[in-house]
Amino acid sequence: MKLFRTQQGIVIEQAGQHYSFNGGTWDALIARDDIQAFLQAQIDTGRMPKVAAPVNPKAPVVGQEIWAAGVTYMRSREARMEESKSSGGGDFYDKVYVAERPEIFYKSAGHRAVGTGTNVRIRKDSKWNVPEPELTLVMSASGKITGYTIGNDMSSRDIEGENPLYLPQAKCYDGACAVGPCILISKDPLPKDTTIKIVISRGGKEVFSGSTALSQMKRELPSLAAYLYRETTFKTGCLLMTGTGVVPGDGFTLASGDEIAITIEPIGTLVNTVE
Ligand code: DO4
Ligand code: MG
Repeated sequence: MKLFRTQQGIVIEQAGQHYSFNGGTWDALIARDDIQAFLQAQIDTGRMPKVAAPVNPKAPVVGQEIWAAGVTYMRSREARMEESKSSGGGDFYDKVYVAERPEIFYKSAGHRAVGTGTNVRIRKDSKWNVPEPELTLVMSASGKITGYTIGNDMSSRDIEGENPLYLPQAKCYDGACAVGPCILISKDPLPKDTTIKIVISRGGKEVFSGSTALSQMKRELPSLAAYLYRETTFKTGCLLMTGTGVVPGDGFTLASGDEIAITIEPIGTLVNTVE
């Protein structure tokens, strides 16, 4: 089952059909532990009219905060140790990769996140920027993982590399967070062989592509979710990006006009253009 936010309202995709949901707000729906059963009951009892497939869905987030886990894949550890070598920050990434407590940071308010088919941005005071393709958890108010979406954790590598304390500036600014195109609602965990693919195109030509699989992640998803909810409440649920396993080589930086397409097969493709 997939959940879309559209201009016309909330649309549910189930077994090849699309239905319009008018039984409450987005935030009330995301807060629920039983989204799938609740929506299925609405379909089964004919309470949702059939509609056309959504076009140009909006970011699947309203009142939810978006948080992010970091250094959950070996590739992220390596790239960050390299970029922060001269600042002496490399050790921090090495240590957090193996530490019991994961790195978790605030990424974006829901209203600041952009959806598929829109623009992401690079900071004007940065010269080295990359997208980070990340499986993104959707969690209920109680902290239950109820669904999955795709996230792009845009990052300014030169700012983060200069000093790890600059992380919030490297990660949180207008156009730094893209999520979408929908939420895959599933009570079952995604298979470990689920792949996360990214293609970056410039002037219609591919300039970078890469992929990873969930099996490459050092941490377990329920453990990341539990850490986030340990001492923090999220009344309307929350989204959690789970870290990148793909980082382009050091010679690569994004440029204005680049198209970034991130695909996680059971969810779809999140496409954004760099402003
Ligand atoms: O430690 C800095 C950020 C890490 C991150 O965003 C990632 O690994 O995806
Ligand atoms: Mg990241």
